Amino acid sequence: MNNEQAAVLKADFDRDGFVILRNFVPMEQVNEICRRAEDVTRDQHRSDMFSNVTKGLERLDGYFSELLYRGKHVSVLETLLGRKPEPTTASFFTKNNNGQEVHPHSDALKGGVIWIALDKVCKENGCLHFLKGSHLREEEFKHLRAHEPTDLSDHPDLAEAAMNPGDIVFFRPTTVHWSGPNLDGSERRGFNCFYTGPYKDMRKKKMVKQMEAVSQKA
Ligand SMILES: O=C(O)CCC(=O)C(=O)O
Ligand SMILES: [Fe+2]
Repeated sequence: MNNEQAAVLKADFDRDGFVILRNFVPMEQVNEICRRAEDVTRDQHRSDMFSNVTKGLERLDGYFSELLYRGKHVSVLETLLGRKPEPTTASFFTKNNNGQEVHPHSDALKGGVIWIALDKVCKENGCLHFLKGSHLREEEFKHLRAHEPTDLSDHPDLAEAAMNPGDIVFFRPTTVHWSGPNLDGSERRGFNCFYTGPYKDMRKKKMVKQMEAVSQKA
């Protein structure tokens, strides 16, 4: 990416709170992420509301820690944020049935997030949706929770993030986002890396971490 392209991308990111780059991850890597994520989650038998979300992949397979710390998205995220992202966790999001909705929410107050499509994701199988510019209106949306339904389907700022395998979306954790039910039952998997900080003082950092533990339920 040259300087001019980076400047355009950053302007879009600053305005909308997210930006999608097409064909960012080669198919061999998409396949490897899928294979390894399926491997480490195979024996999980969870029945909680977010049983389709597995955080902490970096602790289960060094391949994911390498991606979280040194994936090629890290330098792009650094350009977009204007500072070094602080790696927090890598996650696998699947959605096999129409009960697995993630309702509108923000992830945290600071940092940046990436989400890589591992399958074709569209409205029918529950792709991500964003509210454009919502990162600039934190107060208005701070009450939203991933486990509580909020209907924003008619919101004028809604953007549907239909993506193909290998496409990546970069977003601010304060940009409101959600994913609907999987209505057509096709495979809908995504890989996410979450980066935090920086927070000025340690007390605030601790407080924010506690908040994130709650709001990061999805
Ligand atoms: O993949 C999903 O359904 C939700 C993703 C999400 O909330 C996130 O990446 O922060
Ligand atoms: Fe989220």
